[in-house]
Amino acid sequence: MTVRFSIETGPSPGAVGVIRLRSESGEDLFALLGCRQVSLGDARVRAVFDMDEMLVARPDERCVLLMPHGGRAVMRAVLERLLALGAKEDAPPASDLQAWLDDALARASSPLAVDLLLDQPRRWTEQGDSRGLADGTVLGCLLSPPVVVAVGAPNIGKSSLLNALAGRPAALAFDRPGTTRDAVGVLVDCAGLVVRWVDTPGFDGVGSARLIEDAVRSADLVLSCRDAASVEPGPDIACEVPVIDVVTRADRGSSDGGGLRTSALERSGLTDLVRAIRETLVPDAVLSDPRPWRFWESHVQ
Ligand SMILES: Nc1nc2c(ncn2[C@@H]2O[C@H](COP(=O)(O)OP(=O)(O)OP(=O)(O)O)[C@@H](O)[C@H]2O)c(=O)[nH]1
Ligand SMILES: [Mg+2]
Repeated sequence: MTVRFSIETGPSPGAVGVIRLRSESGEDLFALLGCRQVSLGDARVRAVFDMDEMLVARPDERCVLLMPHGGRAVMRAVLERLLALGAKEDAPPASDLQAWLDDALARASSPLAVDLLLDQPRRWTEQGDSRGLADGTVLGCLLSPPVVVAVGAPNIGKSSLLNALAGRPAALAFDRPGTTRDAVGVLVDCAGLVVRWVDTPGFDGVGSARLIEDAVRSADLVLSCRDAASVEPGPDIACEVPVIDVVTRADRGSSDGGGLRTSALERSGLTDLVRAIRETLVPDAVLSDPRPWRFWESHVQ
C-alpha cells in the first residue's frame, strides 16, 4: 500500500494541526495509524501511534484527516512516525506552500537559500517527488547556521582568522597565549553559507580541554589549525564530523604537510578557506540538484 500525506496547516503553530492522509483504502490508513476505524463522514478522538489522542476524521473512503495538537513537538512526532512507516509526503497545498515559503525566506540565515527557495513552487508543481528529493538535511544548513569550530594550539592566530573573516574585531586577538578564554560564537558568511563560527581557547593539553571537547561535540565541521612557522602538527581531533586542516599565519613560514594556508594579516587564503567550508557543508552537487527540497520540514524540527 502507498500512503501519502500532506500538512494542511501553515507554518505558525496553532491549537490544532491538520495532516491529510490518502491511500487506496481507508483500512490501510487505520492499520498504519494503529487505531480503531472511524466511520465514513464521522470524526472521533483516537489514540494514534500509541502516542497521543487526537481527532481523526474520515471525510471519504480514501482519506483520513489527523488533527493532533498543533504544537511543533507533537506535529514533528506524528510526521516522523509517518515517514518512518514509509508514508510519502506531498507538498502542502499551493496556498500553504506560499506561507511556508515566506516563513522560510524570513528565517533563512544564508543568502544561498533565497534563489533555491524561490524556485521551489515551480519544482513541486512540475515534478513533485517523482524523481526523489534534494538532500533536505544538507540544505537545512541554509536555514539555520551550521556550527564550525576552530581548534588549535594557543597564540597561532585562530581569533585573528575569525576577525579577518567576520570583517570586525569579533574576538580578542593578542600576542599572548591564552587570550581566548571561552568558546566565542560569531556568524560568518562563508561563500553564501552563513555558519556559526566558534573560536576556542588555544589547546595546551591541560586547561580548557573540557570546553574544547564540548565545542567539538557540537560541531558540524571542525577546523584543525596549526601555525605555519611551527613544526607541531595540528591537534589530533576525535570527532565524527568532517575536519579541514588549516594553516594559520602563512606569511610567517612555509610548513609542509598540506593544509589550507591562510594569513589573517595579509588576508590571503581566506576565499579558499570559506569555499572549502561551504563545499564541505553544502556541496555544489546538492546545491545544483534540480529536484525539489522539502524545505518546510525544518519548521517542525
Ligand atoms: N604574522 C602574522 N601574525 C598573525 C596573524 N594572525 C594573527 N597573528 C598574530 O598572532 C598573535 C596571536 O593571535 P590570536 O589571533 O590571538 O591567536 P589565538 O590562536 O587566537 O590565540 P589564543 O586565543 O591564545 O589561543 C597576535 O599577535 C596576532 O597579531 C597572521 O596571519 N600573520
Ligand atoms: Mg584566540
